[in-house]
Amino acid sequence: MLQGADVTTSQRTLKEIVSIYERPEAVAPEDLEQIAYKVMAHLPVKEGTAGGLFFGTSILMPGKVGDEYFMTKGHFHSNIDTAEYYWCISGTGALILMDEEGNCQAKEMSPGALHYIPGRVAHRLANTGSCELVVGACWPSDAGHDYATIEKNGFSARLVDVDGVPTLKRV
Ligand code: M6P
Ligand code: ZN
Repeated sequence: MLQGADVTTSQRTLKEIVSIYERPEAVAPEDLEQIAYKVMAHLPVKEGTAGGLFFGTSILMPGKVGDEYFMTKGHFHSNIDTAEYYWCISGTGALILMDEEGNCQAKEMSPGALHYIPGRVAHRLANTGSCELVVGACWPSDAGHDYATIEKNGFSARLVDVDGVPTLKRV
């Protein structure tokens, strides 16, 4: 998806992120090595540089763990006031947002959808479709990723399949 110098590619297997799901035990042992999502990022300046921008593309595979759609780890920004854009390129899914008080909402992701994520709002993608969900993202180079808060408390809602309908369920 992204090409050129300064582009890095990383991937997360289900095994690496299985603890984010409500029912990690629902993943069959033979599926643990499966790639859940890939991230390509253009990082033209050193992380932490004030005033710079990073651009990334997240590619989420379709699938579910139990009734919960495949999703990214999700994060607040370490520099908590920094914002980000998420832009759906292809596929179908949702952008799940959570503020510091734990209020969650899901924004629709279909090709062309653009969402501005303000500072102090955690963000995570879920793929509700049957093909890859491809999302572009642009964020400040001094934003940083705070994964620890989500690892500790999780999101207060989960996107689950209820009779074929993606439904945000409070936990
Ligand atoms: C987007 C950006 C990146 C982020 C990636 C994967 O491309 O927000 O900063 O790393 O999505 O999301 P996560 O880090 O939550 O797994
Ligand atoms: Zn972010």
